[in-house]
Amino acid sequence: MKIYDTPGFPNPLRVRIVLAEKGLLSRVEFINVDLVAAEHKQPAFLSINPAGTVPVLELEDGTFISECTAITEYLDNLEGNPTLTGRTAREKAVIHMMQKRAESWLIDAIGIYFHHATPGLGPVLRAYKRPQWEGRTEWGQMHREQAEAGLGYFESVLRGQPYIAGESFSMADATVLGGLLFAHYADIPVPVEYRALLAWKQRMYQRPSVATQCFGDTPSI
Ligand code: GTS
Repeated sequence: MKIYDTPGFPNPLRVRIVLAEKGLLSRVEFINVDLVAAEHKQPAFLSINPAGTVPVLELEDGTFISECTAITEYLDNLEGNPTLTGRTAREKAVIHMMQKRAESWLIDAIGIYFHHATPGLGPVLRAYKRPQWEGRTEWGQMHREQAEAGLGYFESVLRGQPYIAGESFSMADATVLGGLLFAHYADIPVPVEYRALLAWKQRMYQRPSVATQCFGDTPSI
């Protein structure tokens, strides 16, 4: 298998944590995609993922799978022992719901803020982000507010349970970890009074899958 991604970036981190959780890192060849140079917006990359985003998984038979959730489902079910996406109908539904919230209310919102209300990854990529649009900064700021509200939401969730989707680690935790990394890059602080979220983060760092991926090529968050 091949993973097209950019080490140290938030969405790639989600899948790298999953690979580490599943003990699959050694079965993957990583292909670096230069986001700063907008390599992911060029025809060659768009032919494997028309959304122009990383990560992308390439299977041995040439199938390309994009979207962290789809990649995670594939990896989690590869050996018939799903541990991150749920086993029962209820587990699957709750994990799906929480991970979607983690995307919409946190990591995706931060991405929109970062790329539209800040210099983002610089001038080359900016050219692909509607630079002439007058409303872009305001739109980006609205998503920063959404991300701050998202942090508050996950603080309230973690006051009542140990993991994002309940009693065990799941892909929803990986998504929130990616969100916190993006918050760090986008200069969106986690308020110090968010003790449950900060304690969860420290607990996550005790997990080998998270510690190796967050302290390897990824800065601490
Ligand atoms: N929903 C997608 C997924 O789950 O894979 C999101 C992927 C995504 O936005 N990836 C970012 C990207 O490719 C990488 S990261 O910076 O968020 O880690 N961004 C490229 C761009 O031009 O915005």
